[in-house]
Amino acid sequence: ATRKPLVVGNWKMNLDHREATYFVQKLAWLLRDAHFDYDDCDIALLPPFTSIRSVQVLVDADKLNIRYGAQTVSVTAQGAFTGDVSADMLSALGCTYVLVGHSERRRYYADDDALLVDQVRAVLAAGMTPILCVGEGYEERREGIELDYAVGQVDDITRDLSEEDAAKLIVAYEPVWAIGTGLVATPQSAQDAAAAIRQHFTHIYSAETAQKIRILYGGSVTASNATLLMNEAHDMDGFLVGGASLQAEEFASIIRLTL
Ligand code: G2H
Repeated sequence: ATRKPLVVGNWKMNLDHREATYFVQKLAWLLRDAHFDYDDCDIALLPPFTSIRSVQVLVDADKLNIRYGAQTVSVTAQGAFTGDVSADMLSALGCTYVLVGHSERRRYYADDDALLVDQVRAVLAAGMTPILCVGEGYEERREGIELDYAVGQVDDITRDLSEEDAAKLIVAYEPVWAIGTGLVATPQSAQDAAAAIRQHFTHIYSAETAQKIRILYGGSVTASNATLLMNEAHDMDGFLVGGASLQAEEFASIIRLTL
């Protein structure tokens, strides 16, 4: 494919700033040891807010070709919003990516479509790349409407985006029933979802733009299932990894398998 693969580690609420430092040192060492060519695959880490600076310091000091970002973001620029972190603050830390609409945010914090639309705007305005998460639950899958559901979620959030902004998006297809459960989508169903999402973009934007957008798979990705998913799901351009991104060894293996 013309799209460069991308492997993103979503640490969720794990790894404090010291553990983050240790992780990045180890990951860099493992990849160096394996003669990993950073031109083959983009790598990104999404630590909790308090660990981002630790990642930045190491990435800068060792000139590592590793990107990083955040798991959510405020939709406001600054001011009296207790507990929030703005997109500009993240971009000032050198963040490249921000997750938008992870199912855990939708579920535990009731992040709704209106908020997600504003988050996408805020992330783009700050010069970063939104990684928009979509994916059906068990019910939709049982009813056989999973593709319409996932594509519908993409449409809900991206409907008003200009073509130029849409070209900057990354979409992560994460079937909710596969998240943290050890259940993985089959390569065929990951491919079907990625193809349906790309097809949707083809209808709305030019084929060229649709071909540019990277689509990741997420949901119980491990070093044991990454190869099969990557080889058989051609519209998929990499992974959003949760649990298996917390150990540098396993995350390094997934990266090396994602070519
Ligand atoms: C889905 C995924 C990463 P896990 O949430 O976003 O987590 O790989 O643990 O299923």
